[in-house]
Amino acid sequence: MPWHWASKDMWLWSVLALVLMVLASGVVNAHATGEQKDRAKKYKGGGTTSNLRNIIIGRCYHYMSLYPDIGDKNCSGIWQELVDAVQRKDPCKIIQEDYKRLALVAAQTIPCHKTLLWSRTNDLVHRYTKATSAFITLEDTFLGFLFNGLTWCGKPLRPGMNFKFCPAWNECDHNSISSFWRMASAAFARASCGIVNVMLNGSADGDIARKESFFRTVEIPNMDPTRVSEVKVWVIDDIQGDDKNSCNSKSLMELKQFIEGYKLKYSCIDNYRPIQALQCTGNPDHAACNQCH
Ligand code: ZNA
Repeated sequence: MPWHWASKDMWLWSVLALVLMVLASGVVNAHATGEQKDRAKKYKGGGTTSNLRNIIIGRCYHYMSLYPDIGDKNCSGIWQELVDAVQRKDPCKIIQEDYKRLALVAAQTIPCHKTLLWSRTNDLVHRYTKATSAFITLEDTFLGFLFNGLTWCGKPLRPGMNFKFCPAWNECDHNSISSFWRMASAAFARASCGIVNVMLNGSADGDIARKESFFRTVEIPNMDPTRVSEVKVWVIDDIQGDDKNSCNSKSLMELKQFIEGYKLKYSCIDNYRPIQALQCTGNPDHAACNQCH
């Protein structure tokens, strides 16, 4: 074989090897950047709640045993809908639409006059609904009961949940948690009929209902004025706290205008007695708790 042929062959082989090496390193690199992207995103919030699947499926069976009227729900199917809503997606780009199927499988009818919404009264409102079955908050509905207090988010390029980091509530507008609650609150408001009650905090600073609250931005706009006969606001002061707002405050007048703007009837009550009675169980010596007062 003439020497220049052999060297031509060798030259071809080296070029081929080089091309292959470049291609292979490209593939490895692309993969690494994918992994790094997933690993690099360190959101400010805690990761997905440990044992999330077992907690949700357990709560699902628990709810069916407490409220058999809900019918037979497919608990592992509900878990799968949650996974499908968030996995392989950027946890800051989750919208209400992503939870559409979850909302469908967890749908429930709410009896008229039973809805109790709340803003800045999380603890008190749930102590109340635990003590009486007169009202239902979102957290007493199937969807709210399943997911209350839990955290979850997926990873952009991989299946499953991110157990290390999830976006904090305010870290991005369309995060997996706030979009879920936006969807659930909207569905609850849409399903409500008759008198809808709202427990607000008369001792909290600022507006009686914050401009960016879910109550204003999601719940009021999603009520159907042909089915909701009245929105009844309960202004509750901390029994030991200040009376910063009452039904006749400027902030309540503004809220009245806001609610009426959605063609909904408004009414207001200060320190609704059954709630005050509940507050009195922890403060029996307070003046407001004295029957002869
Ligand atoms: N169960 C929930 O975690 C939850 C329920 C979350 C968001 C909304 N909801 C509905 S909407 C609830 O059933 C009430 O009817 C409505 C209350 O929402 P709101 O009017 O925005 O009132 P709020 O007291 O300011 O917020 C309600 C809840 O939202 C809080 O208890 C938190 O769980 C969460 N939240 C709101 N803002 C933040 C936040 N969590 C962390 N950081 C925040 N800045």
